[in-house]
Amino acid sequence: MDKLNVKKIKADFPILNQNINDEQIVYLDNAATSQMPIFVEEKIRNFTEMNRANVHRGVHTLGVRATALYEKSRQKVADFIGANSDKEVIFTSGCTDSLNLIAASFGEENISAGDEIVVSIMEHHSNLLPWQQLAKRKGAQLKFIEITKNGHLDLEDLETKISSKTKIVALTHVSNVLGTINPVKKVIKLAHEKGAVVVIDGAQAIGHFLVNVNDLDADFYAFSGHKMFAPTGIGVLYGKKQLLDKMPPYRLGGEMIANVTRKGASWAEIPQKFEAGTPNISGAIGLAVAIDYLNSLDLKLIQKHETELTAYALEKLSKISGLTLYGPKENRNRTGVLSFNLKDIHPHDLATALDLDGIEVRAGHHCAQPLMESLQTESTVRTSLSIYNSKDDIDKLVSSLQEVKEFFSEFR
Ligand code: C6P
Repeated sequence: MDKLNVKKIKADFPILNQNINDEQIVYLDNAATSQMPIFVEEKIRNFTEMNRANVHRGVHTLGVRATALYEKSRQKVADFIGANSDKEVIFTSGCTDSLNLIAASFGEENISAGDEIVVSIMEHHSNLLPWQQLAKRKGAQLKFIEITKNGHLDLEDLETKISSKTKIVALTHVSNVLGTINPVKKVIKLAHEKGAVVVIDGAQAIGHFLVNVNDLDADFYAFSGHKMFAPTGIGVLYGKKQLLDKMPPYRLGGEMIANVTRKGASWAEIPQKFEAGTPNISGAIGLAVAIDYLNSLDLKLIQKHETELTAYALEKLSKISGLTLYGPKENRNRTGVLSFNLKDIHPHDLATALDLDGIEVRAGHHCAQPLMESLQTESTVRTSLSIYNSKDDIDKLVSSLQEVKEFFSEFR
């Protein structure tokens, strides 16, 4: 097979078999949260019914089974992202948690007054605020790489912003507003030449194309499970072993210690050092099943499918007069995240009207307010594509947009 079987895939997602407002659902909010295939739910139910126990604690059978499943999931993630070792995979509650961990642990130890932290203007607040606040605390400077008119990272600007003063570069792999795929491998190389450490926010990349942290030479790579067909409340922080080993723990409590006395404590090895308290065991198991599912579909085919669909959507949307598309207009170095506005219609009104036709999209600032300011808008409507979307979905979106446009024009 050299193509995804979308009909078959759709059948794996029971939630897609329903009507919303008497219309067959068209789910186009995958950048916020993707849906979960039935197999993930089944595996979690099996864990709950047969193997549920805490991990790394009990010597009893259920405890051993739960620990084995949890650690097998870690290995699965490590293989999926090309990490050298499963020890470099830390389970977190999500991408936001992963990014906060790096800022609070690595950042707190390594940033001093006068240092510079470089982010891009297209960062999600989760990859901006931890750095902004760290810079404030330390008297460091936060610098922004701007974007070009077409929504790509401005590489000339980037060269002026990353210097020998730069200690950390924090960059999103894919913009959650523009869909732009950033040339992270190139940026990492450049940042490394200047001696900086690079944090990549992979929330919108993982599950859409192959990511190999080793090939990228990323120092840290963060992502969430719920955007890649896994449950909410589970995420990953990948970090290079030599960096993680030196970092202080982020949270203190059970299971992250080597020894505790009245006077002090020593810390466990990675990854346990960063996993204080009872982790999201069923979430990690669900994440591993989601990875099996992605592998069974083949990420190359997933990328091909989404790229073709994006080309189709770009072409159709460009024909709607009064529609402003934000981000790359050509189908190169971009994913199927498409943000736009229709002239004289508030994005929230538009999203509500689309919902009446069963089309689920997001409207708002998408947790990227500095980017909104740079785009000179307060908010946009955003559609975001996934493996179960088809050209039919785009056709329905486009015809609904035309109808909404006509409806609103009657009041002018
Ligand atoms: N973006 C969106 O609708 P969490 O919420 O921790 O799972 O992921 C945070 C996050 C970090 N980086 C990027 C690039 C993201 O897109 C997100 C989540 C969602 O765009 C919810 S705001």
